[in-house]
Amino acid sequence: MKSFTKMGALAAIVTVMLFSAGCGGNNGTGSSQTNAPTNNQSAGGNQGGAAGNGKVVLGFSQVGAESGWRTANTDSIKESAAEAGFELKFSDAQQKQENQIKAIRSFIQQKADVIAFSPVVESGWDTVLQEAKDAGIPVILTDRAVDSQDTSLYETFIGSDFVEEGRRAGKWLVEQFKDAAEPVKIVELQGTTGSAPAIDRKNGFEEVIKDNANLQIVASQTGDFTRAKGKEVMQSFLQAHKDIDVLYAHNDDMGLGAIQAIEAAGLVPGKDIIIITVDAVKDGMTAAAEGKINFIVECNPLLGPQLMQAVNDVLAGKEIPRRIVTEEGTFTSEEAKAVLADRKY
Ligand code: GYE
Repeated sequence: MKSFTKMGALAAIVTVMLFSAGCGGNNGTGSSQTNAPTNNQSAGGNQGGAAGNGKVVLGFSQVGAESGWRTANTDSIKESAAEAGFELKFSDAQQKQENQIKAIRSFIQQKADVIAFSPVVESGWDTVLQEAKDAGIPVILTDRAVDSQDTSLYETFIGSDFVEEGRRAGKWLVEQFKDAAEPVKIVELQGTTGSAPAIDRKNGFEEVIKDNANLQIVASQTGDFTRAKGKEVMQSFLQAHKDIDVLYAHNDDMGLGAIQAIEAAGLVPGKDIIIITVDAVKDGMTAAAEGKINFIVECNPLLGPQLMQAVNDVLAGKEIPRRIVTEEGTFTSEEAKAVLADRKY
């Protein structure tokens, strides 16, 4: 299918799903929380002890600096930790699990009061999390989940519902092509292999499009959430597949890299190839406002305030929900344009 009669008009329409974290200046509706017993190991424990200056010591292992989303997330965590008066020990894992495991072990050795991290992939955390538990140091997951069966290994998981994000991307696409008479060829740029957002965004999307036989994913490959990889993989997609109709990229950065490849191939992003991404960081929103990205599902990176609140609650021995999901709103095209200038990330 190569004619987008409706698409010309739709190219300019950008609807953005806004995660309202209930914090950080977002005009949000707060966070939804599922209550379950907490696994508070450190109430009355070593709070403030490790810093030697009475400050709470928070060890944070970050995934890396792979995307605009990640940079905004790091800034949020650093700013919120400073505002909370915590001593933050921050470690960048450069997208490598082994570096995160090393960082967590070093936080244990330094007797951090709380350890938080955003796990690059879902699997393989049980041993190091057990070590933290044995040392009596509570662990909080932010942004990405782990697949550990023993959920007592961490206090809570604060972050987005990535399956729902994938569904939102799929629902929009189904709506656009509901009257299509011919097959619609979709290519997919997946996030980091084995990461929660890559797994879930793929599953949510597939779940929604599977009932529409015309919607066909003809190629799907990882672009590791980076612009450079997104561009490289899109180039190979364009060489291997004629008449690609749709690109679904698991984040803005890969979509932005792919746009470069699409333009270099003499095609018009947003028209010749319909583009859907996830995140809604400033560069993605700009491309959307220009009509190069047709639809963005937003994922809010401003998790810092919620994390610091959870740290305080855990250390105070309060019950905290086992899962804290940030809620979402939507923007029409006009609203998206209106917020672009004030977009902080
Ligand atoms: O979508 C992507 C980043 O884990 C939600 O990681 C995060 C994802 C985000 O690299 O841009």
